[in-house]
Amino acid sequence: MPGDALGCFGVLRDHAAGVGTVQQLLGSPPSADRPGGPRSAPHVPADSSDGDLELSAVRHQPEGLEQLQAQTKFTKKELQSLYRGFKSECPSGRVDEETFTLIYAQFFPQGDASAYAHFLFTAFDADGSGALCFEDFVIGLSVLLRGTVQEKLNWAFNLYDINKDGFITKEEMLEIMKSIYDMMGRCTLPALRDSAPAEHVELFFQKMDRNGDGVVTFEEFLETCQQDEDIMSSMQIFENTI
Ligand SMILES: [Ca+2]
Ligand SMILES: [Ca+2]
Ligand SMILES: [Ca+2]
Repeated sequence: MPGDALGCFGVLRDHAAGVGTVQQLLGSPPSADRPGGPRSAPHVPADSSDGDLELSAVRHQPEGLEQLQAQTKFTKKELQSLYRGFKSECPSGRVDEETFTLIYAQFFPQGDASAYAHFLFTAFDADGSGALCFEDFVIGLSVLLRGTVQEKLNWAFNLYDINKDGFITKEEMLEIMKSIYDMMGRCTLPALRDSAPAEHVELFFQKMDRNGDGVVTFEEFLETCQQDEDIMSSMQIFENTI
């Protein structure tokens, strides 16, 4: 995997910078300095009029571009640009979990991002094929970059709902929290690391499990997040970065 293969995966780095979503829900990030920070660089020249580029975009046009245009909030030109970036970084047209993890791990050199990358990969791999194709990638990006607040929260909920049964349990949240702490690595005080994820889970449930039945539904998640200004402002980070 080339070290600079971050181009069209830049949004993942943005997501990495914003991975605090969970911590922001709770007010206290385990790491004082999260890596990266929101990047400034948009990777898609939204309105390139370069003749050569356009020509190559036509040559490499993905199948079903029209359909993707309907399924996402990207314009045809943006989709062509995204596709060019995707193909240049992933000539095979598909990203398996191992490669995805390698890419994502580069954003967290100080920790072990593999567990969190697995959850993220699963969220992007909407059709469960075990690989991300351009369509998976672009549909996920569309939600993260251009989705409504509800769509973004739904995406996040789905990420945390590991077995996809519509409920977030404490066990699931503990796995997610542990993976985030692992990813933050040495930015987290070692002494805190053992008990902190469980404490975060308790705080998460105190806030989110409104009826106290031990699981968090999407309705509870949505309602709580929408009433929280910090979460709402964190959801804006990704807008218009493409
Ligand atoms: Ca897939
Ligand atoms: Ca579940
Ligand atoms: Ca509940």
